[in-house]
This record gives sequence, C-alpha cells and structure tokens, in this order.
Amino acid sequence: MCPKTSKTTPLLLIGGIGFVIVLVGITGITLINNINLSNIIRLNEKVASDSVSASDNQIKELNYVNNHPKNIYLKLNDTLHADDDNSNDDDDDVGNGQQRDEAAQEPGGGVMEPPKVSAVIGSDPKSYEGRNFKQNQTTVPASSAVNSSASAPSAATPAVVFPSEATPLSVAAASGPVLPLGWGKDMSNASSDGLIDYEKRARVVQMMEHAWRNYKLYAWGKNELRPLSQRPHSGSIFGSYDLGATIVDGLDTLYIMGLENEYREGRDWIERKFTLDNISAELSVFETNIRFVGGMLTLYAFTGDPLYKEKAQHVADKLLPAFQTPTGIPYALVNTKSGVAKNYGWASGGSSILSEFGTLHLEFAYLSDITGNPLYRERVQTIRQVLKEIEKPKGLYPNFLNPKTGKWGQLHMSLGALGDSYYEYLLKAWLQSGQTDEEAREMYDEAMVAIMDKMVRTSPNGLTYVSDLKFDRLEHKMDHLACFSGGLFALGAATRQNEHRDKYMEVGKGITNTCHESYIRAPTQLGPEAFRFSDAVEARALRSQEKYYILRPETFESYFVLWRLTHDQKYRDWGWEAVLALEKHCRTPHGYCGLRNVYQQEPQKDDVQQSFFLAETLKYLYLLFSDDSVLPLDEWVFNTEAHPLPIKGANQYYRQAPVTLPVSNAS
Ligand code: DMJ
Repeated sequence: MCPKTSKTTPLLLIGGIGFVIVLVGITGITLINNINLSNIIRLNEKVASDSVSASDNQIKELNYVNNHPKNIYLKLNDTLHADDDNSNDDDDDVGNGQQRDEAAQEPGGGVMEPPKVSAVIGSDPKSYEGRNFKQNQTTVPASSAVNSSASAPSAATPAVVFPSEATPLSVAAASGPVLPLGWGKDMSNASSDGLIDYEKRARVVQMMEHAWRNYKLYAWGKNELRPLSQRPHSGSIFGSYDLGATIVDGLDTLYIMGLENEYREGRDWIERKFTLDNISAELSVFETNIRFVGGMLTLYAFTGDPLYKEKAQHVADKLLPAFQTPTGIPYALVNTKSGVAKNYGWASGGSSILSEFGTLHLEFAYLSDITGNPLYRERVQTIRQVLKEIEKPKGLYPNFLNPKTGKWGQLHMSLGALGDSYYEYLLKAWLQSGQTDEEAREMYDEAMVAIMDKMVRTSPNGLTYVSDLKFDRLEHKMDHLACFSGGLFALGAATRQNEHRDKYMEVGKGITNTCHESYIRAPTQLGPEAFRFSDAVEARALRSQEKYYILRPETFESYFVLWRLTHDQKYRDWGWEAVLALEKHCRTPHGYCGLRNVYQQEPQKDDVQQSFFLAETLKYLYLLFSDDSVLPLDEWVFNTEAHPLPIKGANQYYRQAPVTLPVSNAS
C-alpha cells in the first residue's frame, strides 16, 4: 500500500497544482475582461454617447435587427415565404451591416416593399382632388370623403397577420404595414412625376448629418446643441431636464432621409433613456405635445413599433393634469411629478394661450385612435366646444382665454405668435379625420374669412401680409411665425371648392411671396423674426429685438406646400436660396446657429441649434426637393412641428386600435 501511496501522491500533487493554475488563469481572464468592459462602458458614458460598449452593442444590434422596422418586414416575409429560400436569413444581416445598408438602398431591388394592403377600406382616391389637389373642381361633402370613423378600424387592420409563434421579442405588438426606413430616398418612384432634385436634396441630407453628428458629439441626450461653445443647451421650454429633445424631434427626419445608423442610435436612446418618470420637470404642455408626443406618434405611424406608442402615451399622460380646470382649457405649464399646473405670469390676467391650448387636437385625437383610449380625444373635444360656443369678437379669436372663467383676456389677435397654430389645427383636424370632422372645417372657414377681412392687408407696393390686431387697431407687423399661413391658406383652398377658394389661394401665394421678400431684403438672405409695413418700409424689421433669425421653418414650410400644390419652380428656387444662406451664415464647424441680426453682412451667431431645425426646417427643405410620392398631402397631415400624421381612411399606416381600452388613471 505504501509504495502505491508514495507513487500516487506526487501525481495528485501535480494534478492539484495544475488545476489551481488553470482556475487562477480563468478567473484572471474573466476579471480582466470585466474590468475592460466596465472601463469601456464608463468611457462611453463619459463621451456622452449612449451608444454603449462594444459588447453591449452586439446585444443592441441583435435587438435592433429584431426590432427594426425593415427587419420586422424581413421577419414577416420570412414567415410568409418560409419555404421559398433559406438564404433570406436575418443572421446574415446581423453579421453584415454594410450588406444590409446596401440592400436597403438598392433602387427597386434590395428595397423591401411594404406589405400591400389589399384595399384601404373606404379610401377612394377620387374623394380627394388629385394627389396635389390640383384638379379640385367640386365640393367634397363630408359623407363622400373617405370613410367614417365607424369603418376606420378596418383601415388599420394589418394586411398580413404576424403569426405569434414567429414573433420575435418586442416586435409582437407591431402590426400593420411598415414604411421602410429611407423610403423617402429610396422609394421615390419615377412613375409619380419624376420631379426629384437629387443634387439639392443631397445637400439637405448633408446638412442633417452635420447637425446630428455635432449634437451627438457634444450634447447627446441633452435637449439641444450649442454649436459655438460645443456644449449642450437645455432651454427652459424643456423644463431644463435632459429629455433628448433633438433626438425625439429629429428622428422622423432621419427616418425619411434614410439615415439608418443615426436613426438606430436615436431609437436606442429613446428605448433606454427617455422617460418622464421620477423627474420634477415643469414642462410646456404645448411644446411637449408638438415635439415629443407628435414626434413619437409619427414614428409609430411609420414603423408600427410599439415603443413609440407607449412613449407617446407616457408623455401625454404626464400632461393630463394640466386639463383639470373649470373649463377644461388646459394650463400652459405642468409639473411632471406633482401634476401642479399653472399659466405664465405674463399672460393676460392668468390666461391660457390660444396657440398653445388650441394646438393639441391632432396628437390627442390620434393617440386615442391608436390606443383605443377615448380620454385624449375627449380632452381636446372639450377645448373645441368651449371655442365653438364662446362669442368671438368680430368673428376673431383673441390670443388669451382664462381657463377658470372661460372669458377672453386682452383682445389681441394674431396669425403669428400666440395665435398661429390654432388655425392650422382647425384645418388639419378636418383633414386628419378624412374630411369628416365638418365642425373643424366650418370653424376654420369662419375664422379665416374673418382674418382675411380684418387682418390681411396689401402694402402700397402690393405685398400681401397678415397684420396683428390689438383691440380695434391694426399693427402693421407680421411675425416670421405667421409665414406658415401661406401654406395654410393654400391647403385650405386646395381641399375644398367653396366661395372662398380663389381668395384663399391668392392670399396664400401672396403671403408666401411676402415672406420671401422679407428674406431677400436682408443681406443675409434670411428673414427676421418680425417685419413691418409703413409708408417708409415694407417687409423689413425695424426694432432691434425683431431682427434675429433662429433657424425657423415657417417660410420653407409654405414653399413646400405651394410647391406641392402648384409645381411652380420658383418655390424650389426660393428654397435653394435659403439653403445657400443657411450654409453661408448659420453653419459652423460644430452645427447650425441662428443669427442675431439678419441685416448685418457678418452677423453674430446665437449659439443654439434649435431642435425644430432638424424636425422642421431640414425636413421641409428635403421634401421640397423630393417628388410628390414622399409623404403625399392626401395621405399625411403635418403637425405644427412638421411631424407627419396619417390621414384616417386614406393612409394604411393609421394603425387604429381595434379595441377600446379602459380609461387611463393618469387624468
Ligand atoms: C415650432 O416649434 C413650431 O413650428 C411651432 O408651431 C412654432 N414655432 C416653432 C418653429 O418656429
């Protein structure tokens, strides 16, 4: 026994030592890996890029591949054609992002066509008056205009049902067709009108890339970028919390342009970071609605990705306490934690502001339809009723309304600041409803007829402008903000043949021309915040505090709408002038800034890249050089932040919820 023992002891000893060495080695490697990983993670957090570490990226990539709208369709296709070809495997995509990009961009070939909906229920193209509304000759009665709300749910019924056993991860709830990422670029079809200005459009895409890249570099996850100081800007309208306003606002523009990696980064940030829970931000109900709720809703319409619907509802729920007033007219500001709401101290006697409480309808109505929760629509319908029933001085809407008494404040009227988008949402609520919300169209027509009569004027040299009205006195001044109304008047004309139609179109073209004049009369070729008309000046700012330009979109918005409706080349030419001016004066090495005085040859810059520059200004310019099949105006209606929302009954991406859910507790 002894000899045997003495032989095996060294063997056991050697084996034991070897085992310990291997164990230590494995532990060491694991530790080193972990240390590296956490360093990488920390480093990445530090450089303000939430695109995470290398290993995390792989997880994100997988999630992305599964969640990505285009790949949802790939999955869908795979399921449907499981027997066709095994090579159409998502794993290939995981391994080769390049290939995926190329496939997505290959005209006519690699592009995944969205599933065809056999018929958009109730959608009769002839009930609209031509894609560009050009052949509008007859009145379109509400009854003949697309489908009623009763049949609307069918319009969103997916053409192809996603079999649950093949449903990957969170894609489960994504239903209905998906608008492929970058279809605005890739899927413009020659059959529409062939009117794509590729070169100019590519320039706008480069501008978007520049704006996004620098935001990502210096302000990722914050609200906006300060290009000169290369740091974040968190303006008070976002409650000074890091809400990624530029991401949420700019994401649909990236999607339309087909900037896939950028879109992916943004979606990822929203999924991982965006929340209003556990923060005590004092938010503007209006700004939060048009940018955050509006932005999420558009992304939901495009992709069917449930993430966006959840986030839109999450944000809207945080705004609901503001509606708890005796009249149902919401306050301007709400605290996301306490729910305490209030109005601005400066607004006439504690009033709410017309352009704010009057610019919720599109988003809230659509949110009700996609969630099946009627509460949101009820809230904006209450506002509508108050405004419908209240007496309107000379048929006009003053800018201020007291939410407690339901009485008007100061009798100031404007199609610019404090009034503007209320009028816009009357027309667009009617359009969004598939022209069934007749009440909205009537209120629009009544308001615009009164405005044409009491506020629209022509200068001695023939420039049409819309003046502010204070009590009975016209202030012959027009805000840059009011420049959107050129497009609005024209859209009103193009969508209904009535006795006002010609006048609407004339005024729409006239206002757009005047806004262009306000641009080209400045050495920078960019328009001031407000401009005046007198015997001495026309379309020119006089006061120092109205000479600035903050990258606003309204004039380009009107160029875009007028281009779509008329195909008059001058609107594209004017848009191109603006692109060159933006590049010359507003571009910096680290993003785009506004200008302090458009009348100086070398104006000082303001160091803010507004989120609406990405959401609106660049989107409208991009669309101006695209053909009409990209977001056709008879299928999409733009919210006031340029987030396109689908038109009920005319758009297969409407995605109406089939069931009604219980009322939200957050009211
Ligand atoms: C945007 O936020 C919206 O267009 C809003 O309706 C008005 N102001 C800015 C852009 O100028």
